[in-house]
Amino acid sequence: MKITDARVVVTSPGRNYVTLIIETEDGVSGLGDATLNGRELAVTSYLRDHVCPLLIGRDARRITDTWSYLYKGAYWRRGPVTMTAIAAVDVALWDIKGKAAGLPVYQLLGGAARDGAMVYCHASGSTLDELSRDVQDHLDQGYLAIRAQAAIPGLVKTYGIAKASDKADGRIYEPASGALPQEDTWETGAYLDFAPQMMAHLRHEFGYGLHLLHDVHHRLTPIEAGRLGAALEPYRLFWLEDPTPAEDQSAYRLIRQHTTTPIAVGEVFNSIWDCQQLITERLIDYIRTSVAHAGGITHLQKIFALADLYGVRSGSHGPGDLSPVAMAAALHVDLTIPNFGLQEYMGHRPEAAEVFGTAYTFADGYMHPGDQPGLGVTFDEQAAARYPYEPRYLPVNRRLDGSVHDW
Ligand code: CS2
Ligand code: MG
Repeated sequence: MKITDARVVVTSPGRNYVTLIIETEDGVSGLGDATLNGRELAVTSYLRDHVCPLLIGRDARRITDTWSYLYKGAYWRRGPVTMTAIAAVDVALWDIKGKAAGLPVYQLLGGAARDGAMVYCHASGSTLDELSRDVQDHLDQGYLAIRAQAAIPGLVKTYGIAKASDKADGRIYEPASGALPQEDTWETGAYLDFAPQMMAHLRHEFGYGLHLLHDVHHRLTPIEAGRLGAALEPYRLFWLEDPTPAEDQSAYRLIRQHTTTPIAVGEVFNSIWDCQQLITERLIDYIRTSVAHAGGITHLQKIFALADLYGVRSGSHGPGDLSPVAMAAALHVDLTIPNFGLQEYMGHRPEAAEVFGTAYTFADGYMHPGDQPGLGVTFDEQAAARYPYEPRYLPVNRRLDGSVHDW
């Protein structure tokens, strides 16, 4: 089953998505998501200029061999651009294998280990009352797990607060837009005081019958994170995400010494080496690597298998800045692994549905990838052409003294 064509389409139905399309000699084609938010064209060039030409003539059935060929063959290993490009190829080849076999990808990965994957959504508010209304809206939609973020009093902007216009269609937070990054502000002291109040408020309003999560988005020092985790213990979070920038894996030893609040890390990781220490030293509870940024289905399975040995569960990243192709691929993996924890689901803007057709479903807090052969996602190239690429960046964060902080 020779590969006859591999091409990349950049489209912006509500936000930018980079899609790899691989075609084979017998007419079966596959889709991969190559979106790297704010750096989309780097992956596009990596694929177009350096990977697609190598794929022509290769046997589409040899997924592991192609993975190793691209990873080891580049000599320059890892990194978000390389690993997103390899992921797109890998996911497209799994899509092809499923379609050729007439089976949904999850059947090729060992079959369903559960009936559905529990997902969490995002709720936010510029006040605690607004946050409560958003939480209630999502409970009404059937969500069992909710990530809560609220504006920090005294700061002009806070991470994770959806615009009212985005909330209109449910669950979408769009971080940034425009030719230059927007600038946010940060003050650790105000945040550390406020975050426990926010969770106390939500437990008071909604009780303990829902799973609550919170994303710190890499902003604390290890000792600050330990203090926050301890302060949040009475509110029994499902997880506290990215308390410190996790390229310093050893920082988590200090956090662990101070709190039993479960920790989730890894959406910015791109390989098993980024989380090896976190997993083998049991420094985290959930690993958040995504199928789009951590080398595709083939590599994500390895990460989750390592995690399983150490009692760490999956918590795949599933933001609106990954395309429905990645969302579907994540759900196929979620359904099959023994140590599934929780899947993020932010959804996509309505325009995205003109470009991507999906077979996955949501009911009563759980998602299922559907039973179409392959991933169950279609891509309409004509519709994609109606939404040309728009330069967009993630925000930059500054402390009140003007210095750049982690966003
Ligand atoms: C966030 C993301 O979903 C999350 O947990 O951290 O929305 C993240 O900010 C974006 O994916 C960055 O592109
Ligand atoms: Mg996050």
